[in-house]
Amino acid sequence: SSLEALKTAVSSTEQVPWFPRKLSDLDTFAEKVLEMGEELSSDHPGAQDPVYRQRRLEIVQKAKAYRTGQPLPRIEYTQEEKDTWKQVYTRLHAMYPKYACREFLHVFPLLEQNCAYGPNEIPQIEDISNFLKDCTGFTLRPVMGLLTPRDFLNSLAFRVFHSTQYIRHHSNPYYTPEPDCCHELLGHVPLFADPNFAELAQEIGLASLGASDEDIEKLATIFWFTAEFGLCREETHIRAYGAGLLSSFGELEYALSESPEKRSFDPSMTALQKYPITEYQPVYFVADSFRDATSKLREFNMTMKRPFQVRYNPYTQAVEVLDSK
Ligand code: HBI
Ligand code: FE
Repeated sequence: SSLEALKTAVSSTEQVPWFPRKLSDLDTFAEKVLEMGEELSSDHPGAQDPVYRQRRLEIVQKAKAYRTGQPLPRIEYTQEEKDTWKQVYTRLHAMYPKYACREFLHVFPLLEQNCAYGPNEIPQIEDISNFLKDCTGFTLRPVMGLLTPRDFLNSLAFRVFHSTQYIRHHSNPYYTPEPDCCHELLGHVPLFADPNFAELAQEIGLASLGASDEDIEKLATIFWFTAEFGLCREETHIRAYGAGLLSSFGELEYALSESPEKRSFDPSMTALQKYPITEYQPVYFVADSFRDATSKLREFNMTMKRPFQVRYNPYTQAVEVLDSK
């Protein structure tokens, strides 16, 4: 009966978690950070340093206040912050030719030319965002710290990446327990300029809109083993494209050594893999290419139960919901 149909419709809409439909809906994430944000956990290397904590506060308050359409906050970095950047940059930059995937190596010089990438200055996310927009339509938004996996993944559907702007504590330049600008700008940014990687990232994002908690966990795991710790095949060798690797000189070398296990990227298997977050990964997944990974992911996404499909409309920068699968 139509009453039954209505009840079914009501109960199934109740089960669908809220998700952003238009770009400015992402503003609702600005004050919803999981941890860190304005407070540092007690084991953070900067937790006992009041000057560092004050500086973090200054930077994250700009992220908290940012709204869609505004220019991205510019940070005037201190000499101490620039010194930390220089150490990280110099050490990683020397490793890229041997370990980074070809897409990363193609983009990096363009970031040097267009966004002032280099050892002496920390690049500004406004400049990077404008550059990425021209390459793939990706843009950056400032963020206070870790978002929920759902919010973080949802933004990728809009080709938006949330980027922190603070830097790790100077006492330990090669270690950070959380994302910082070294991780975002050296690890993530170059790949978002690649059209095929951008498509892969957006595909994860689109699948996450209104997904069940269980499916969000699977998609977060897929994000982990691709965008964070992904490896890819190139002719006779394996290279890294994951940001967690490209921003960590220790794990970058380890991941491409004989030690860890390497399996082919297969979304249905990869989505179920357990992983440690504070140690090197015991297993990595190798993609044949970003396009191949994207097409496998599309197939996998069809198996997820969601009573509607979504499509991103780049003209309106809005998500269209198409009912029934
Ligand atoms: N939030 N700001 C931020 N940056 C991340 O990389 C991030 C996040 N929240 C969740 C998250 N990553 C992981 O759960 C991903 O696997 C989704
Ligand atoms: Fe990351």
